[in-house]
Amino acid sequence: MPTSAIINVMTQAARYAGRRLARDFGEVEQLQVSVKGPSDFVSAADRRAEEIIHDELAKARPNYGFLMEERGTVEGKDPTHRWIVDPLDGTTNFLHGIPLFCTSIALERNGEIVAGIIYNPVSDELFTAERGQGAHLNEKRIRVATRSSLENCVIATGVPHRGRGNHDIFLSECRAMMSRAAGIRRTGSAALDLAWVAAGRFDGYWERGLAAWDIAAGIIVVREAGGFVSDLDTRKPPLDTGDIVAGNERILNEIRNIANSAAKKES
Ligand code: 2AM
Ligand code: CA
Repeated sequence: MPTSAIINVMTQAARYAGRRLARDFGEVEQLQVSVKGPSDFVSAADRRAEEIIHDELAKARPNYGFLMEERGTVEGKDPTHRWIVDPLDGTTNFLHGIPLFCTSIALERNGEIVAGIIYNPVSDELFTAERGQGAHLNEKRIRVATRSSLENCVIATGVPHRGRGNHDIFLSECRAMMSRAAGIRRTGSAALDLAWVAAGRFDGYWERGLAAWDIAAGIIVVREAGGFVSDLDTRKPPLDTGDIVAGNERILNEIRNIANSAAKKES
């Protein structure tokens, strides 16, 4: 299937930013020993990547608006289209020289996500999805895993950060999941977690307290891979609540039930 114009635009922006991020990532290790540490350098790398993506997307579609991690909301002349961009998801990994990070770009049309891409420049893995067209990894069709029993499943999650989220609820969810799943994984990048669910590497994923740019692209990639995505506790869109669960329909429901009863015990 030929790649559409919009996926090409998004891919080009992510690849340009990725080239820069990969180069900066190579320098992070040199900086680990400097007095100031690499965190200022990483913030600068993040901003540079965002600028590259902003400029590429604005050149291709001058009227579209933006929601970006660093800049926040940028209104466009066209109120029906908005890019949702995380230039560097997995910042802590990047800072520590762990090669698990990515760029995430989604396109929203009239409030609905219609296209998404997630690009890991280190592994050169490009996950793409467009509404109704399926999901692809480096142009090969991907599908969510079909395992139906949690005891055979590898489930990804995100650990709430210091000073954020409810740590007791997370620990309670994790304890319940540990006794049910084959294994639990934590990558540190919500966008990659969703991409890996779409590719069938993870059977499911849950995390609380995320921002729209962490998950916008991942949501359409999972859905186009035949998977399901929802809020953890309500029927509201996960893009609005930031509490997300993904997987095939059966595994999603299992994770949801486990998380709900664990959360109830803690509240
Ligand atoms: P980031 O790398 O762009 O910050 C990891 O569990 C996920 O949480 C990542 O997608 C990470 O995105 C996101 N995240 C949200 N808030 C964060 C914070 N305060 N510190 C670190 N990661 C955060
Ligand atoms: Ca992020």
